[in-house]
Amino acid sequence: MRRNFLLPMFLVLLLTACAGASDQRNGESESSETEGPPRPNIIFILTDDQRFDALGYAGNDIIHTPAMDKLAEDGVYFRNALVSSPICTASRASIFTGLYERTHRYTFRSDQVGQEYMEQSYPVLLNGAGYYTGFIGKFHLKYPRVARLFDHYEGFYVGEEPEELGYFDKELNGETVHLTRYTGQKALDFIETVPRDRPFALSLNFNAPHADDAEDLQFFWPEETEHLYQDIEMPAPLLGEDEYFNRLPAAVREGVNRERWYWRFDTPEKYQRSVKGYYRMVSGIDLEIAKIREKLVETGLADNTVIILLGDNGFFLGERQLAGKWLMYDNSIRVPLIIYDPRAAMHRDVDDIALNIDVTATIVDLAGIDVPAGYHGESLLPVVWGRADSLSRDAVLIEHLWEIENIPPSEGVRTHDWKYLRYVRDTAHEELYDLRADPHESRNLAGDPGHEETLAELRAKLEEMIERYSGGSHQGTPHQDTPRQGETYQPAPH
Ligand SMILES: [Ca+2]
Repeated sequence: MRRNFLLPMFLVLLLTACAGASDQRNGESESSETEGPPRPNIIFILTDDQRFDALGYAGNDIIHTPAMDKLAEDGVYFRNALVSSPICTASRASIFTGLYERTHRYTFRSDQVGQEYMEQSYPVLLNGAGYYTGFIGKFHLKYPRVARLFDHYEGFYVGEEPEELGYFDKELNGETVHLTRYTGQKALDFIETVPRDRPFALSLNFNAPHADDAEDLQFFWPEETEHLYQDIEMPAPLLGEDEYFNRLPAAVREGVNRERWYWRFDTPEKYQRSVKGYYRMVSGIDLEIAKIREKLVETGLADNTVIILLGDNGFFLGERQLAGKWLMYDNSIRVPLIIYDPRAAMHRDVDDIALNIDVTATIVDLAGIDVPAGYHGESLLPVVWGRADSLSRDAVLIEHLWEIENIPPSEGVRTHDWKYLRYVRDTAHEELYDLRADPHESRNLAGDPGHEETLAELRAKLEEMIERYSGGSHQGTPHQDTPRQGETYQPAPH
């Protein structure tokens, strides 16, 4: 379906002709709310730790995600969507601000996300342009003015601190429900009651399928998905053999990725329960997405409401005998991304790399606001609308810069066909992968004499991007961190 260009162009021409607007993408024809076609409502669904292939449409024939698959079939599916930083907090800071972590320097347990960056965040821009803005779910940034970012705000999330939740700590109508059900219901209530005199933008941040790290069993799913995967044996992870683990640098082999592998995957029983649990949690979100789409039809809003689905980072399900994320492998950085714009009424699969920070620019663009020059991502709307066949850049920066003892920070460059990565504390450890021939990143070509040129080229590209994106004005990130209470950051006994 990729590059199906002529038909979408025809549809776009027809639509814009009907609307009497030559280019509503840049908002030039929409300087006031009384002119031009109505601006769309936007529902931006962010899932937590959903990796790219935890989605039926991505080719996973085990996971049950019919509503997400339908969304992909109705809209535009980005098969090479990546996050610039594979950790909840830094990725979310990037998604709000449109900036690489290298610039905003905000990650887990940083002091506060920089006010100067939040001033150009998409909720602020949309609010200023007359949108009614809502937020439901896991916000996860330290930002004291959060309630002022949105017209409607209800934040909550699963965590280990006393004030944080488990998955069964919320009630609806006096009954305890899974947090995914609760989150979905809040979205349905929002859609029902949102003011109709202006467009709305709802950020809906599900906490699932993130593990509950305070609990031994880690994965908790809604009762409605308990029946799924019961009689299935989950296939063993790719690259699960010892040799792939042994090739990793000591800092990874002895770090949190390994510790959590013991929590989740180190026996066949644990592996089966954890992967099924993770899938059931994704399937739980899927049920809510189905209800949201029904509600949009019921309320008459479906034809003018754009739905975006994005994962905030990938997830290891035992590959390389690891768990968690944080590293530069595709398991960690590759996520689902679907953009369904009912006005475009077209489907396509896009192969170009799309980034989490492109979604920021896309949301702003959808609202008819000029994308700020300072944003690092680019709007995906030209591709979604069939006005462009591809995005203008190929190489993207990938990085995890949190300075914590047992997760080695790393950085790299990803292009459509290649990946270069290295560890910040030991830049001599380099890895190079030819993703066309080796999509699972099993053969490191960094020491291969036949690939010296590519290695040098990508290394230079990384240096250039580091230079370009360093030096943000906010340097509030504590340089060194200590383990949280209850976390030893040491591998559990074998
Ligand atoms: Ca996450």
